[in-house]
Amino acid sequence: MELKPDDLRLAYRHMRMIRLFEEKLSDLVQAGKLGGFLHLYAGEEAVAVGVCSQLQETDVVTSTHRGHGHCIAKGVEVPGMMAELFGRATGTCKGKGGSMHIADMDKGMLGANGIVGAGIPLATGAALTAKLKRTGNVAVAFFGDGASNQGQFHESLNMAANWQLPVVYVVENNGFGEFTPTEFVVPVRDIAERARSYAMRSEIADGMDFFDVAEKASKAIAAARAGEGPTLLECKTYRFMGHFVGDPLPYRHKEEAEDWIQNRDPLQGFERTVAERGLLSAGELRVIDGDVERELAAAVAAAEEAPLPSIDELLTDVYVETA
Ligand SMILES: Cc1ncc(C[n+]2csc(CCOP(=O)(O)OP(=O)(O)O)c2C)c(N)n1
Repeated sequence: MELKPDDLRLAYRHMRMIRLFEEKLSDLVQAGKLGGFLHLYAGEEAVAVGVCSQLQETDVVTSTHRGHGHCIAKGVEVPGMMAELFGRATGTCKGKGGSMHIADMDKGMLGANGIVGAGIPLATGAALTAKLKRTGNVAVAFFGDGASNQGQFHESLNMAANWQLPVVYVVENNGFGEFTPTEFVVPVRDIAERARSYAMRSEIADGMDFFDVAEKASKAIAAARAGEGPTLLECKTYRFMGHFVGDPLPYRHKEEAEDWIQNRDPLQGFERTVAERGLLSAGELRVIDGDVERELAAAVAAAEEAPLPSIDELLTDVYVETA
């Protein structure tokens, strides 16, 4: 895997944008400026960005209820995302998707999803399309540890292995499904073990380390593109915030959370690695921080000013249209 300085700058930009985007959303909800039910991705940035840094533009991803990070990592424009969250006509889905159903087909982002596990068969279908049409594209399904208990996870893995589809299943194992620790509901120690039932390759990555995720994703994506079938890639990670904005977090140990947040932060880890390897300077990273902050502030201001969708748009772009 080769990562040029520009690739690293883009990766850092995406990770910083995800972190600030999520912190901004949390503030906006708490200030009463933004409504809806939001699940934030802070802490898990290295997973989405590590994987997407290895994809081509025409590759596709499916996402979850915690989908903002996947969108940003796949190149969805932040002003459109912010407007979408504000329900504005200028949003990525013209204000009709919101946080849990945001999608951008032009960027290969096939959708966040309010149904746990539902992105997995969608990515499997996209991989089948790629294989039948010989496009050379790869599909990635992002989903949580909780989703790996869903029937559609098992059905999809079985089908993808049987048909050797070009798909990578990325489990974001953040240790919880809503308010329940993973070990209460998952009998295997590593979710990656589940691949064996389907004679599928698997890998475990440190989901807090961009470089480890990118390396392992790169191999899985290359194998998929070469016609060697699917991989289950488990990324061990942690969500820094609650399950949803407003979650009082009574179910998790403070010391455990503090340890991950203080010692395993993927942005700080990235900064340490690029400094140790002499790849990017701290000064370069601070310039990116400033750019991201300005871009985000502009996106919020534009979203607040943007018009709501007109009533004439009520039945357009929705699943059922009247004649
Ligand atoms: C089919 C279905 N069952 C239950 C829910 C309620 N629910 C929303 S998020 C969630 C937990 C999902 O956990 P996981 O897949 O590990 O993802 P995480 O939230 O940790 O990112 C549940 C049970 C749902 N949205 N859809």
